[in-house]
Formats: sequence, C-alpha cells, structure tokens
Amino acid sequence: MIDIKAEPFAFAAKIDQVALIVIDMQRDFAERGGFGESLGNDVSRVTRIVPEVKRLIEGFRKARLPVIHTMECHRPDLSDLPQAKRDRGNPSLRIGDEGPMGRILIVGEPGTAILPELAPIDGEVVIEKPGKGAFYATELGDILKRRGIAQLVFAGVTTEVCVQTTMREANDRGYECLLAEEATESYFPEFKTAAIAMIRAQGAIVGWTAHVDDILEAIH
Ligand code: TIU
Repeated sequence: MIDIKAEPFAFAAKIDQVALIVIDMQRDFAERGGFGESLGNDVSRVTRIVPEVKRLIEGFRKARLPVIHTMECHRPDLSDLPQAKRDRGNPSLRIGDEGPMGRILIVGEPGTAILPELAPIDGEVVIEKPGKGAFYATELGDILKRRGIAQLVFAGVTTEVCVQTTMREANDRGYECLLAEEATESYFPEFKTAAIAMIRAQGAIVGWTAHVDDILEAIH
C-alpha cells in the first residue's frame, strides 16, 4: 500500500490494483466545430489540460500500470442514441449531423477521435460509450473485474458531466476513485470547483482528489 497525498485524506493505493481511466479526451470536446462548441461552449478550456493528462498517461505507462480510454460516441445508424439525447440543448449541430470534423460524435469520424497527443497505444483498452457514464451499456465493468482492478484514477472531461457520472457509477460498484485535479476540466470553472468539492465532501462520499504531481510521485 502506498499513500497518495489527497483530499479529504490520503488515498491508500494498492498499486497492483490501480488503473488510470481517461474520459473522453476527444477532438469533439476540445476543438472548434465539434460537439462541445455546438452546445455553445468555449472549448479552449479543455485544450489547456492536455499536457497534464499526457503527463499522467505517460507516468502510468512508465510504471506499467493500465491506462483505459473512453470515447463518447454513437453508431452511424444512431440506434444507440435516444432521441432525447439527440435533441437536448438545441445544439447548432446535433449528434450525427455532418460538421467540419465529420459526423458529430459518430464512431470512426475524425472529430470523434481521441486527441492525437493522448492517443491510446497498443494494448490499452478503449471503451466506446453511448452515455455520459462509462459503465452504462459497455464492457467496462467486466474488463475491470477480469483484470482485478479495484481502484481508478480519473482524468478527462468534463468534470461534472462524464467524469463525475463515471466516478459515481464506479463508486456504487465498489471501486475506490481518485480524481486528478489538473487533468480534468469543465467548460464552466465554477462547476469544476463544485464537482471537486462534492466528490470529496462527507469523508470522500464519491472519492478522493489529488494533484497530478502527487499521483506521479506515488506510482513512479
Ligand atoms: N457537455 C459536456 O459538458 N459534456 C459532455 O457532453 N460529455 C462529456 O462530458 N464527455
């Protein structure tokens, strides 16, 4: 067991049971013309965390610990896309519409891809997910069980949407969750602050939060 300096108290890491899960670091959320911008957001906030996410991924790879990537995306025939999700927010481009980076959030389209700087390497699991949470309608739970993973370090976007939803799903399934503060971002700074506070409140009711440096120091 290695203690990682964290809030609200140290995270007792079992290094042979830890994985990094990088949520939805896709062009559609980080670049102009994608889904994030179609919802009216300033996507430059997401681009700014890329170096911190990269540092974390590289630290896990160097320590030979698993890195799992997720992508929010849908089938080309939209059979896994509820109409309510397609219409929500009255976006300028709906999921499945043709945008400057191809069809919005559709598997295989250029805009749906993970940012090239953070691209998965051979052997890393990539979960394609139709929901905000990564456990819903995916193999993630089975994969984690098979690999004996009990603790998840979280990075990615957006803090209060797909990251927090997945942390809550994981917490209810018995995983201990640690959010890397500099490696996650929201389109709304106040929502990131609030999400971090609510995750670690009440004695880590959903999980812990820690600085990237402290996580890397513990696993190196
Ligand atoms: N809109 C927003 O904040 N997020 C999403 O739609 N998906 C993710 O968080 N990945």
